[in-house]
Amino acid sequence: MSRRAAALESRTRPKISMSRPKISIRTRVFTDDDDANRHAHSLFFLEHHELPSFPAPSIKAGSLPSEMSRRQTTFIAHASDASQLAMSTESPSSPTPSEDALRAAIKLPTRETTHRVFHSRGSEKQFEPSDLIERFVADVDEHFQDAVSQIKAQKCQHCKPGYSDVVLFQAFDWISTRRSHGSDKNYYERVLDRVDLLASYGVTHAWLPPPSLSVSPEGYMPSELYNLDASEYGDKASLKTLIAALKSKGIVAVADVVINHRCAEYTTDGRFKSFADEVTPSGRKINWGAWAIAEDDPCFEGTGASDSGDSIAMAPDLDHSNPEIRDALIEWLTWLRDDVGFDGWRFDFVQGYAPEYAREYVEKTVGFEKFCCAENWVGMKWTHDVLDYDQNAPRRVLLDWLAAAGDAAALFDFPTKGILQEAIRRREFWRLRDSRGGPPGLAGYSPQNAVLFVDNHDTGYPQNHWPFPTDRLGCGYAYALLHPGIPCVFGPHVWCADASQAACWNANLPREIKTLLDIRRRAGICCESTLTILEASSELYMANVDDKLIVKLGPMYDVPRELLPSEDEFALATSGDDYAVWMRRGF
Ligand SMILES: [Ca+2]
Repeated sequence: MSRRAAALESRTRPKISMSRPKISIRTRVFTDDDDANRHAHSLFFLEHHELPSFPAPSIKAGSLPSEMSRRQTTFIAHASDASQLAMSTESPSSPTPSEDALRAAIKLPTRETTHRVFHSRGSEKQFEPSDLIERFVADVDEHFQDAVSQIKAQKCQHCKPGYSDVVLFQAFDWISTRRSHGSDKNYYERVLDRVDLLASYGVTHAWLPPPSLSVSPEGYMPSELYNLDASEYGDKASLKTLIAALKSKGIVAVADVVINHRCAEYTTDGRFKSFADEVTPSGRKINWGAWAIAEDDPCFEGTGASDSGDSIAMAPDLDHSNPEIRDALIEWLTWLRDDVGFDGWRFDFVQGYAPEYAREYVEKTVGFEKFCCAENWVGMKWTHDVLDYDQNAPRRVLLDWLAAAGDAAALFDFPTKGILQEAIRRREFWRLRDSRGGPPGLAGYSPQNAVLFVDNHDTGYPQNHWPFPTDRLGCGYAYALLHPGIPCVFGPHVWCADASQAACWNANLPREIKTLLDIRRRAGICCESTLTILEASSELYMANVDDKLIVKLGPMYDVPRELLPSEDEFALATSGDDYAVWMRRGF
């Protein structure tokens, strides 16, 4: 923990022990001989550990029997729970807190409440102060549990089915295959060794690399779609074993689906436009020719229709408008689901074909209620080398895609990544609040369709096309994992990319990620959690998530007091370099 974080923690952490649930009650009974009813007024005040202060304790007091009113009694009760009260009586001469302090600390109970407790004993003579305390503790606890239940039940009822609890984990990076050269295990076998680790992080979906034989070792230039034995990541049997192991831990395997293009293995007329796979398992011919390739592909002289999306130069772009192509791809995806065990898709380069085709691929394979996501790496708006504040244009691109695809898949929130890393790198946290007062990326408009991530196999190590500041990954994850949206963790941030990686991030990063995911789970943060941005200035960002978490980013130490969460209501849950998180007590 940094010195700054430690100082912040000492300033915010309650001074009482939080090691175990504990209720401490001190009750003071005042005599009041002038009271015509000869009743004493009692004051109770509560120091509650683990019990939150919401709802405000309706501390019960009021009248006490006459025999009690003639004595001044102070007693203190400690309990590890409501049923284990132990009481001691102090002498009347014991110092007592000032009445002003007591009144400031509590809300006086009603006389009716105390009467009700008293009469429930059937006789004034049977009354004992512990009755009142026990009843009070039970009432507060019941009231508190009801309130917590209500808050928990309020959220996540409108997320898309299958999307609300997703914790996505990218289980590979750009050199996952190459490292296998130095191991006697292939990639799939090495991930198999880490299934328990993934489960311990609360991962629900593991994103695996493109499984087919590919011209490039990383899998993004697929050729023989059904050939899973010649992949650089391992063979089909290893893949199926891995997926089964994931499934046994409740983790869904998500395939990286590369279908904008397909590499041909044979030349026709001097061009690579004849494919090697001949038939599918059902006998469908897929030795496609030039007719399967978009006519406007600049390199491969296709004779199909015009490309319905963007084109890439390195491989033949498929003509998705052709029903035969789509049917073949749907059959392949169905085979990946039924024969191999995948149960969700991550669509690569989804801007390469029309959104309605992506929708069809989801609808006719895993269905809309299974988590799918897509890569639409949209460009950000820059002025020279400075990122513009307004990034509505790129997120509009993503929103338009979602509308056209009927929300058939979530999208990686590239705008949030770009804004977040500039905010952290340049200490410009004002970027994290858009002109409407909300989050500035896709998540600001459609959190249930926004996959929040800090890096992936392209942007981060070792390709580093657009890397997040490696010394602030914890801060980035404090945002990505604790904000409304679908959280995604990049595998190498948990298990490190390779042994030769000199700067293996912060050695604490895996622990930080695990802690943040645990906080997310305990607080029940989901894609539709409510976000209130409390502050977004140069060196400070603070947000309230669902009224359960307070997330603080930025180097500012002297946080304005009015922004700090109440110690009574929130406890510091974790902190790291330039971030701190408070959680409402009771979660
Ligand atoms: Ca295309």
